[in-house]
This record gives sequence, structure tokens and C-alpha cells, in this order.
Amino acid sequence: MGRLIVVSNRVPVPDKDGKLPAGGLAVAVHAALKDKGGLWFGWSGKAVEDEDPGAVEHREHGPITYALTDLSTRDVDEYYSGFANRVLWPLFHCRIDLAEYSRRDKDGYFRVNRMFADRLMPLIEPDDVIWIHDYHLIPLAEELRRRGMKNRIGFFLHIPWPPADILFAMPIYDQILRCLASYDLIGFQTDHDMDNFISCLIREGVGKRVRDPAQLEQDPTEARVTAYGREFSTRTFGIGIETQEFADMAARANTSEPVREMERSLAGRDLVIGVDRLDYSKGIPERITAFERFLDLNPDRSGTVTLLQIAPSSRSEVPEYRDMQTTVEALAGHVNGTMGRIDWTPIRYVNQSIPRESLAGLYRAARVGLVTPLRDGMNLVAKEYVAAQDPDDPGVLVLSRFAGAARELQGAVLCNPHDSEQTARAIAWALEMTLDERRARWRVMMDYLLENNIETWCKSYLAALDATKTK
Ligand code: ADQ
Repeated sequence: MGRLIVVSNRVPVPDKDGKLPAGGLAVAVHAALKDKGGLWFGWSGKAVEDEDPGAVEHREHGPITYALTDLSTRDVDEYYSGFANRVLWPLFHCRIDLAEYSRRDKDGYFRVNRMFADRLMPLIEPDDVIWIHDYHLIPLAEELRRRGMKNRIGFFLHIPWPPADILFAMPIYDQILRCLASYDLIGFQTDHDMDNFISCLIREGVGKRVRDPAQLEQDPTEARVTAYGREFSTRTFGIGIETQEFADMAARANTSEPVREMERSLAGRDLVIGVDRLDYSKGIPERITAFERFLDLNPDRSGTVTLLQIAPSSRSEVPEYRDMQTTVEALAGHVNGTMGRIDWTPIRYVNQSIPRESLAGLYRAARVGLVTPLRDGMNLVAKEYVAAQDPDDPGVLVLSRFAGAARELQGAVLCNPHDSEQTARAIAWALEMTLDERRARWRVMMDYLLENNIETWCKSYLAALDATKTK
């Protein structure tokens, strides 16, 4: 088998000392690249004024080559901040109201994908296997095929796939659907996403499941599909985390200074934690409202619980993200102003990224992990919270039913983030839960996460992509 070629919008390049950026995906994919030897191609993160971004920069780290391209400021504006993050992201998260479609941005999106294909083509050898990540690069396989590429090409979508009625609201949905038929394997986070995708093909009248006589009962996690004259595989691969490593880090971090500081300031109060990028899909305003409702419904809880919401800004070049910052600050300020006391602030809002080790320790110190996105492909925070718990005295995960993680984490207390009353009751229940029940719920989730970690995810995707050559 040839090399592995990974393509993603941004490339997590090791630093000067060869240290990898934190986070499971980078670590797992690096491990796979190391095994087979390979190349990781994508945007360097740098924007240049010139329309021509210059040559691809190659950096070698052991058996891995990083091939980085800059983008022009116009490319970043149209492809990244424009079509990817103002059309595909909101639409795939079912927020048609926030999708700002423009032909200019759509053209920029396809232009950058063509440019990626032009730059990638000369780097590929006939036996190489190509793995493309996420919504920024949906058209890339079609562009590569147009240039004569015959290699196996896989795609993994990290975010949800929307139902047909939502997708069809996008003016060029048919082009996006067609592009995907150029892949040999399309990976989704959950069976719901895969189902939505196949339903879109069926509703559009352009594709269907291939009936496989060997499969007497239909497997909801795997299907062969024909569409636009090509046959390909679709399958679910729920992304995992480095479960054991994260658990060990949390156990160590428990005695670290930031965690001790937090515990001192809590003075015995229960901690409820929320950790997210500041993004409208994460349901942060709804979460604050639910916490306020919880305090309303449980006056005896006044002064005994603190919600720590950690939410660093992201994508600040997109107006909806800047607006979120103001909304969250105002909501947290309102709850603190109306319900707080001289000796107690109900909500602590931290608008910063914090080191992974401190994060792990804070998860462990929290009695409740409040993970309530309005829609989320998977949500790794939910998995990290579980992995970080003390096995003898674990906290409770309150999880939105609209996170992909809800399809996997059977021990979570599920809630509907649109229903503040229900979420408020889930918080109250989680805080009152007996030790026996907490332990039982945690054990089920932890066993699942130990078995289905990031390494399993990476290996099973690559094995499935490899298997497509025999189909
Ligand atoms: P994201 O939308 O970024 O990922 P998520 O899966 O929750 O969401 O991952 C966020 C990561 O950032 C976690 O590892 C978390 O620890 C870290 N993080 C968040 N806030 C932080 C803070 N304040 N300081 C430090 N670290 C912080 C997309 C999809 C998800 C999917 C992932 C992976 O939207 O649904 O789970 O990709 O496929």
C-alpha cells in the first residue's frame, strides 16, 4: 500500500521542537502518517495580499512531509470566512436564518478547491491513498478526478449532515451533492447524518442504496450507494478522544494550581462546567437561560452552585460570532446582577482558551458537565468530561440530544437545549444523583470511550477506505 495523504483546511504542524499541537485528531492522524509514511497538505493559516499565494512550502518531520500553501486575503474572505463558515457551517447546523449565500463567495470556494487540486496533483503517486477532511473541501475529489486522479479518495465530515429540506434551501445544493459522488468512502459521525445524506440523494432522484444480498438486515452504520453514475461506500465513524491519556492527565491536574485556585474560590460549592468555542451552534445563551431557570426553580440552591463557562472567541471575522460575544456577556451579567449575592457569583464566564491540562483538572472538579449544543457533529467536550472523572466519585454529564455524542454516551442525562425548563430539571437531577447511579452511568460511558478511542477511529476509517478497492 502506498503513502497516506491527508488533506485538511488547516494543517497542525509540529512546533520547532517537533512537539505536536494538543488534541486527539492531530495526534491520531500523525500516528497513522508515521506508520505508513505520508504527507499532510493544506492551508498554512497565513493570508497574503498578493492574489498569487506563492509556492507550496514543504517541511519534513521524520517520515511525514507537511505541504503548506498560503491563501490570498481574497481567498480567505470568500472561501473560508465566506462560503465555508457563512453558508455551509450554518446550513449544516440547521441555521438557514444565518446562512448568507453569495455567488462571489461560492466562486471563491470552488476556486480555492481547484487551486488545492492543482497544487496537490504533482505530489501524489499512483499507490497513495487520500483522506480529505471536512466541509471546506467537499469539491476536492471531483477536482482531482477531473485532473485524471484514479487513487482511492476518502472524505470525513466532522459536522452534521442536514435533512433534505434544509440542504435544498442552499442555491447550489445539487453541485455539493454531486461533488461527493467522486469519493470512494464518505464517513459521517452518526447514523442520522448518513441517513440524511442518503435521503437527500433519494429525494433529489439522483441516487439510492445498493441492495447487498449478503446483508440480510440493513446495517444502519454502513451502506453502498450509487449516485450520479458512480458507486461508493458511506459509513459512520464516531470520532473519539485519547481516552486513557486524558484520564491520566485529569488525575494529575487535580492538584495543579489553577484547579486548586478554583476549588478555593468555590469554598465547597458545587461546580457545573461548560466548555465550548464561542459558536452559535453550541447553545451557550440557551444554557445560561437554563441555568437561570434552574436557580429560579430551586431557591434552596442559591449560593450553593457555580456555573463556570469557558468559551474562547472563534472566527471573529464573521459578524455572527462577534455578536455572540456581546450576547453571552450580557446574559451572564444579567443573571449575576439579578441573582448573585455579595459572597456568590452564579456564573463565571471566561472568554479565553485554557491549557489542556487545566481544562482536564477543571472537568474533574465539576459535579456536572453541561454540554448542550443546539446541533453538533459529535462534541469532544462531552467525551473529555467523562474521561476526566474520578472513578470513585464521578460527576454527571448533561448532554443535548442534538449532539452526535448522544448517539454513543448511554449514561448521559439527555436534554433538549431548546427547552430551558427541561434542561433546568436535568441540572437539578444531576446535582442530586446518588453515588451509585453516578458510578453506574459513568462506567458505561468510560468503557465505551476506552474501546472507541481516537486511534480506533483513525484505524477503522483507513481500513474501510482500504477495503473499498475490493468492492
Ligand atoms: P468543534 O466544533 O471545535 O469541532 P468539539 O468537538 O467540542 O467542537 O471540540 C472542541 C475542542 O476544543 C475540544 O477538544 C475542547 O477541549 C477544546 N476547547 C474548547 N474550548 C476550549 C478552551 N476554552 N480552552 C482550551 N480548549 C478548548 C468539530 C465539530 C464537532 C466534532 C469535532 C471533531 O463541530 O462536532 O466533535 O470537530 O470531529
